[in-house]
Amino acid sequence: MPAVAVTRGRLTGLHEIVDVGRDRSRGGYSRHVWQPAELELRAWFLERAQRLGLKVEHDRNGNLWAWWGEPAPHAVVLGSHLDSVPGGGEFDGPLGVVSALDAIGLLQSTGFTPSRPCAVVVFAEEEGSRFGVACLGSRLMTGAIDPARAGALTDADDVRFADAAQANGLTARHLGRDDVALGRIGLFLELHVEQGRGLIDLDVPLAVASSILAHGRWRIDIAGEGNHAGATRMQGRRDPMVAAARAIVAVRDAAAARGDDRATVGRIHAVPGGTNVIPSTVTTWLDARSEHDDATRDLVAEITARVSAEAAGEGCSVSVVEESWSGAVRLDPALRDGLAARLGGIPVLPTGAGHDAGVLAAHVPTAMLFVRNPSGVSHSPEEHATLDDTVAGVIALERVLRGLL
Ligand code: HGY
Ligand code: MN
Ligand code: MN
Ligand code: MN
Repeated sequence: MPAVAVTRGRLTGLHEIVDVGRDRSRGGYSRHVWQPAELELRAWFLERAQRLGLKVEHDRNGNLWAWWGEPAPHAVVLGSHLDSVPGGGEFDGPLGVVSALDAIGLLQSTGFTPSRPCAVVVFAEEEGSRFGVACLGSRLMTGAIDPARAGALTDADDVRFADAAQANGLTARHLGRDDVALGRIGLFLELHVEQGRGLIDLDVPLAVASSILAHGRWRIDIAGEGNHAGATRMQGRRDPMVAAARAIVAVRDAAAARGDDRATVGRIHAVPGGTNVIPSTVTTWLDARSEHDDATRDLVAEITARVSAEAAGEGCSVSVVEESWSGAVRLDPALRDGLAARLGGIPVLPTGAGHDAGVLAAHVPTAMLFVRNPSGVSHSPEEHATLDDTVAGVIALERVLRGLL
């Protein structure tokens, strides 16, 4: 078996991008769609794919495709994403892309020729860090989001997704379901660093995914009465920051009281945001997840009721708007079990993190392979994967591809 390419303790592909998008203020990486770091990663991907003799294409929704052989239906498609959360880890996304390219490189180096088309895809805006909706590129391709709504999404600088797409070579009116791209996928397999402790606790390097939690994002706007911090007595204030503080605790309490449900407020924005100013409005964003769709809906209903009561208690008004929703996903059982068996009976684990695989699963046979993360932490600079385990992931992908192509 030829050796997997390693440079200074990393898969060579990871080494090549290790300094791209480092976030000096937060730590970790900030790589957001069509912004300099992610554009650099796109260029790296295209160059690396061409080094493998793969035929690269951009689809109408900003996703990148590298084809081994002519693009055609019934293809085995690997891939993941290159964008990150703000201050994210090194492996979330890129590990899947690098491992897919490396697995093809290994096969090529043994003179293997595929009997069916094979591609590596990089989905755009998987984290939703710039435009607010996760898996935007795969949702657009599968028709899971209205292209007009997607095109109107704005970033922190009020740039619309459609305009950013246009500025990066796409035609805004072409955004949307892509039956050609989707029709070519025979099956989709995403390798991903594990985001959790399943593999640590089992003390094994790899697992196959069984399911993905239902999850969504809601925007919570709390409106009060902006005023001068010094000229306004405490009595009678209608301070949306206080309401938001109580609401955030209520979010935690509601989820913590419901089995293994999860609800998070990771982002808050006060207007106008002056130190000496009582805000007029405070916006927070809710991320809520549960094992089943209706349980997640129930959780969000309870959170909405609690947040509304806290806001009313502070003389404030509140609005809760759903920004994105992904139902719970059970990944293809036959593909899942076939993968696990082909890889020597590796374990099958659920994941609390969302993935493009979760979007594709509604359309094509889809599977995920997880690589151990010794920290168990993700969406953080603490995210980690050892060289041995990442090499094991590449070798596992090569073995699976050898059996599928
Ligand atoms: O939010 C998620 O679960 C994924 O990392 N986008
Ligand atoms: Mn992520
Ligand atoms: Mn990811
Ligand atoms: Mn003043």
